[in-house]
Amino acid sequence: MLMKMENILSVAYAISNADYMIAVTGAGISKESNVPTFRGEDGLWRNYDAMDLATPDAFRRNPALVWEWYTWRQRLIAECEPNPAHFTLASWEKRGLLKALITQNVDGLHIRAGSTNVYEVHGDIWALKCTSCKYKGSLSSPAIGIPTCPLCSNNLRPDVVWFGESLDRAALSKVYNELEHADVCLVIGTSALVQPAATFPLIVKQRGGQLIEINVEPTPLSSIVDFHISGKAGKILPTLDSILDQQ
Ligand code: BJW
Ligand code: ZN
Repeated sequence: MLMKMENILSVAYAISNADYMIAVTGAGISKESNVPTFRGEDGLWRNYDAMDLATPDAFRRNPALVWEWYTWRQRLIAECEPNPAHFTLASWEKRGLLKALITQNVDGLHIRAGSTNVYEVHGDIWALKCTSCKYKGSLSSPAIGIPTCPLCSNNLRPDVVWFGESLDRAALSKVYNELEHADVCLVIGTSALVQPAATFPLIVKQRGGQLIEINVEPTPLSSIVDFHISGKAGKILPTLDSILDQQ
């Protein structure tokens, strides 16, 4: 774990003095739960082409292939448990330290850890929507084949946000409201490459808030954040929590 002591103490101080702290999380926070990330060394996009799997066109061209990939990920996620990073954020919400959690992850692990004010801006891997009518549903176990709509018999798809698709407008407006209120924003385990989520921390910064980044690698945000803590979220967050307890 690479952390300068004065850095981590300053971060703990910023957290305990925040009026309205929020967190923006990405795939890296679930890495220690064994959910694969997208980019980087063993990221999903190393072995799979995003354009074949995570676009509406890809689904139109080959729904069976897209579903095969999502079923594989659903099986994997079903075996995963939240890790100490998820649990620390949930406990901070309960203590009133963390007001909102904005995640790009579709694995549901924040909610399973006990966080409640969670915005899953890229959707939920267990949620379904019809490609033709307004039907929405959810799966309680990994899909088998291509699920079809109980109302119109057309193909159902995972209710996640693919490249080229807009994020849910109502949810996004609540997210922007949270960003407007935040004076401290934790940015955890995201490569900060995918829009519009990559811009969320910048909104907080532009309004004078502080950014605290926790990541194993530098990102495009690292040069503008107030604090960059280099290390695994599952180690750094509990360490910060134990410092808060001593304050
Ligand atoms: C650790 C760690 C540990 C590891 N502890 N850290 C050109 C320029 C600008 C924008 C665009 C452009 N062309 C197209 C766009 C728009 C596009 C976009 O941003 N593309 C860029 C990639 C170029 N965005 C969109 O299309 C979005 N919609 C949109 O913009 O609508 C308006 C619009 C419409 C039409 C045209 C143009 C605009 C939608 C984006 C949807 C993203 N969907 C995915 C997959 C679907 C969900 C799923 O199946 O899971 O969402 S892609 C994938 O990336 C997934 C993630 O949520 C998302 C972000 O990834 P994340 O979370 O940052 O993960 P990684 O893997 O990238 O990074 C992990 C990080 O963790 C790394 O930094 C590690 O170092 C770190 N880490 N272990 C701490 N233990
Ligand atoms: Zn339908």
